Amino acid sequence: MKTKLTELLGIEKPIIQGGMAWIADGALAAAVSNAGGAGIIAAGNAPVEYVRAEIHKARQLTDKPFGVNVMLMSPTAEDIAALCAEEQVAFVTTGAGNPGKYIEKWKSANVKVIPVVPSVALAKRMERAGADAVIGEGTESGGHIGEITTMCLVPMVADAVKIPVIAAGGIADKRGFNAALALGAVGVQCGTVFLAAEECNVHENYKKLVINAGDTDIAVTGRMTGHPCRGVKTAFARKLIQLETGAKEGWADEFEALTLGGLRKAAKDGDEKEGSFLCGGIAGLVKEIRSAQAIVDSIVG
Ligand code: TUI
Repeated sequence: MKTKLTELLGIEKPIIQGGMAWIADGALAAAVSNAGGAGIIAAGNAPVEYVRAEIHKARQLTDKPFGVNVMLMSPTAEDIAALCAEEQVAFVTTGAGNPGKYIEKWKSANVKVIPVVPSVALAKRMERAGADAVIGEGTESGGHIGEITTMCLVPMVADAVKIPVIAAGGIADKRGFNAALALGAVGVQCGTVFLAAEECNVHENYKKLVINAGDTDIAVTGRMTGHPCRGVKTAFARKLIQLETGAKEGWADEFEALTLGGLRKAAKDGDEKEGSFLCGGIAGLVKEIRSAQAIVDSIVG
């Protein structure tokens, strides 16, 4: 299938894997790219040398293009940005901020730039700054989220910019893919569904929680902190929501202390007591472990 996304990245199927910190490594990225989509290594808060090693690992596993997701709130973001240029990865996606100051460096290294945007305003700014495409990510997504839904955001962004728009948030099968195209997108970015990929190295407990989650088992924590995050509504997530809505003196410090390292605890240790099992609202559609190839084929026919 050909769209502006397959042309831009030189891939067969217009699907990008989401950047999932502590989870999306070189093995998952290569598996998605080998399946005809565009795999991604998530840098998250990781040190530069970890990300460099994962890039090299992915290059051993695939000769297809793959990208790196730069989490802009990370203390290592600047160094990761430089690494992406130095390694000349095929493309970068960015999250949790405005990547404007890095765009020239990436473009001059021939790295395609695809920022994730939660609003029309940021999409326009990114187009002016020279981005090759944008990912309009609705609030259905897992992890750090904006306010507006995919259904509302994607057509508004598609009307506001001339560069290609990729839809993200709440997409895990053909129906979501077709809906995204109908909204004006040229492809999709999916995260949650790849958590259950055979090639995804996340802890077994994480996979089980996502597979067993239904529509009412997903919740947003951190709304009161200004950094809302969607994930599985575990007992720990309920405790966080209680804490932030309880109007108790000192709740914010306690919230921060409790959530520090929560994603690592979930992804690496499967720690259901203190881990943050981030995933999107579409988890209820994810029912089994499948190969990355089977997942890609089930979304883009
Ligand atoms: O970034 C994501 N998802 C993420 S990042 C992450 S790690 C983290 N954990 C806790 C707090 C913050 C980060 C887990 N999941 N998705 C893309 C995304 N980007 N969602 C929202 C945004 C965003 C928000 C504001 C992008 C730009 C932005 O603009 C700020 C500005 O400076 O204009």
